[in-house]
Formats: sequence, C-alpha cells, structure tokens
Amino acid sequence: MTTSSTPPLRVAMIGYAFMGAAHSQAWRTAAHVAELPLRPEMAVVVGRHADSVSAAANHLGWQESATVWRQVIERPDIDLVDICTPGDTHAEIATAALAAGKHVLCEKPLANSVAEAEAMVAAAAAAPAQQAMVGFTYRRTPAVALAREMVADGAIGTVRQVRAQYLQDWLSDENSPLTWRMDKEKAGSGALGDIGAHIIDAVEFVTGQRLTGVAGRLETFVKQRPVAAPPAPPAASPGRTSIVGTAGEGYGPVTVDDAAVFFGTLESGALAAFEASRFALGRKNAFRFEINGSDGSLAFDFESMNVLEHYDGRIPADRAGFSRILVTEPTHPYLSSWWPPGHGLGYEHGFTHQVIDLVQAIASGGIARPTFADGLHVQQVLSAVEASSAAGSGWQPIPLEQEH
Ligand code: SOE
Repeated sequence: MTTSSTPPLRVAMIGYAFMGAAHSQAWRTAAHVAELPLRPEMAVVVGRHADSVSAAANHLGWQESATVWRQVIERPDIDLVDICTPGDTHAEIATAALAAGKHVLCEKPLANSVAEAEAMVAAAAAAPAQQAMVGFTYRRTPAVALAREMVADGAIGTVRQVRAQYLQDWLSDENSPLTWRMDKEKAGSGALGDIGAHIIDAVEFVTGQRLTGVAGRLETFVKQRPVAAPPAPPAASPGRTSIVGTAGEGYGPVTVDDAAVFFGTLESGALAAFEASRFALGRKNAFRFEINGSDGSLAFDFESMNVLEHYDGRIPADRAGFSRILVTEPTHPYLSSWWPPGHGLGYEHGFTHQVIDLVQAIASGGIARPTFADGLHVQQVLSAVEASSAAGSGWQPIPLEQEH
C-alpha cells in the first residue's frame, strides 16, 4: 500500500487550465487507486498571475503556488515537472527542467515545431536517468490499450486499413472567440496538432507501426473571429475548464487550421486515413478509429469509451457480426484496481493511468512511454502534413530514425 512512509515524489505543475485540472485530478488520486512505489506530493503549481494561481492551488489541491517557473524548477525539493502550458513554452520549460535534474511530463503535442521537439529529445538524451514523457493520454483508455493487445495477439490478422478521426464541434459557431488554440504562435497548428496528434499517436500505438509518409490538406473555414475577453479569475468560477472563452472587443485573424484531412502509409504498407475537425457539429469528443485486418476488424469511439467493437472474420458470414466488448473486466488493461465489471470509467481516468505508469517507471528505472522521441515522431508527421497541404497535397515521406 502507498502510505505516509512511502518515499515522496514532489511535483511542480506549470499551467492550471483544462489540462492542469485533469493532471491535478490524476496526481490527487493515483496513489489511492494503485499501489505506488513513490507517493506523489502536489508541491507547487505555477502560473503568471499570483491571485489566480493561488486560487487554483486551493481549488486543485496544490500545497503552494508560484509565478516564476524558472525558480521552481531549480528547487532541490522538486522531483518532477509537469508541463500543462500552451505549446510555445514546452521546449523552453522541458529543456530547463531536464537540465535541472527533474523528470518531465509534457502535454501534447510535444512542441510547436520539429526543431523544438528535436531540442527536447536531445535534452532528454543528455539526462538518461530522468523520465521525459509526453501526454498522449488516450493510449491509456482501457479499450484503446485492449485494441493494441488484440492487434498484437493476431485477433484481426494482418492490418490492411485504418481510418481514424478526432471530431469536435466547439468552433462551428463563427462567433466563438479567438483563444490561444487559434493562434499559431502559441499552439503551433490548429485541429491538426491539438487533436490530430492524438489520433496519429493512437494509430501508431494500436497497430505497433510508424507512419512512413503522408499527404493532406488543411482548411480554415472561419478566418476572423471576435478576440477573447481576458479569462475570469478561477476564484470566480472554480473548476471551470471551458476551452471556448468569452468574446471581447474587436476581431482578429485565425492563424491555424480548423480541420485537417490526410492519409498515410504504415511500415507494413497498410493504408491509414485521418480526419481532425473542430467543426463536426454534434460530435463533442469523437476520438475514434476502425482497423480492418485480414481476419477481422476493431472499432472504437471515445464517446462510448468503455466499449471496443470486434468483428471476427473467421466466423462464417451468416453467423458473424460486430461484437461489443464491454471493457470493464478486471483482466482488461488498467481495470484491476477499479470498479466491478460494468461500472465504467471516464475521461479523467486516462490521466490517472498516465501518472501510475510514470511513477512506476521512475521507481523501476524503466521507460515511461510515450517518450519525447515518440513525441518528436508525431511532430514530424504534423509537419509533413502541413508541408503537403502547402505544396498542393503532394506526398511527404516521414524520417524513421527513432527506435520505438
Ligand atoms: C481541445 O480540443 C482538447 O482539449 C485537446 O486540447 C485535448 O488534448 C483533448 O483531450 C480534448 O480536447
């Protein structure tokens, strides 16, 4: 059991909006869900505005708050830095934290450019005793992890085709204001990097194969939007995790894509088709994929996240059909420490599983995946899709030098 005599792992978290709230939930609960060899201590949360970050510390359960991340990462009583800020700050914070001897967990996408991601991988390579993990959390949804196990076990035979989508609709109102996710300087790209990155990681994770090339097209449907009013202080609306924002005065340009459509090849030659959109009215968080193999198919939709569908093509066609696996059995990935069968999990549990895996890797000296090298590879795919779109949607090969 994780007890008060279990050695502590003191965490500093930078940023405290939606992702900060999700990560805080995980740090608060992980040691009460699984037996951990180290006891996470929520030492300090960092943000730019003293009043807001202090309110966030109270609300989210951090011992202290601070406003200068550089001072915090130098503190000898901090073991791990958890980066929940927009992408434009990831490289600077992560490389400094690794140089200061800390383990790092960094939200996705790893960075805003391949060059930044390469610098982060170099910083991680120079600190081999520390973990450098990127937060592609959907891997840790039990049904997604089960899909990977089933592909590896040969349940669908040889993978031939994959179609993956991440569909949201929170920008389909053209008066929805400009927030940082629509600013290329801050976010790197739009739907492509914010949600497309998740399905790139998921397809590679579930199939066990890297993408070797892509071609695609990006589109920005609404080019000007009302600028966002400054966010309400968290004290006034504790727990608020909206990503939409409130319109302020005037209009400004959207500098990222609203939707991305691309296709690629996997190492085996299998074909994969991807779609990422914030304009898919009615789809709130439809992270989904379907994989067709020589002997069957698998299908998943996060809006029904406790279910994995399986079609067994070895059963005679007049008796076959998609079966609905309710992924809540104690023998399913991550389920042994949760509820009795049928009592499903939710969005936040992926973050708890992420903390559990990370803490166990720190204690055992194993590798917490996905690593920064995995994050760099996704960044290369994102960059190749952008290059393809800019050059008339032509084919862009992806370098494959990282081990996986
Ligand atoms: C917004 O599109 C967002 O919050 C992403 O940034 C997250 O990564 C995803 O999990 C949910 O949607």
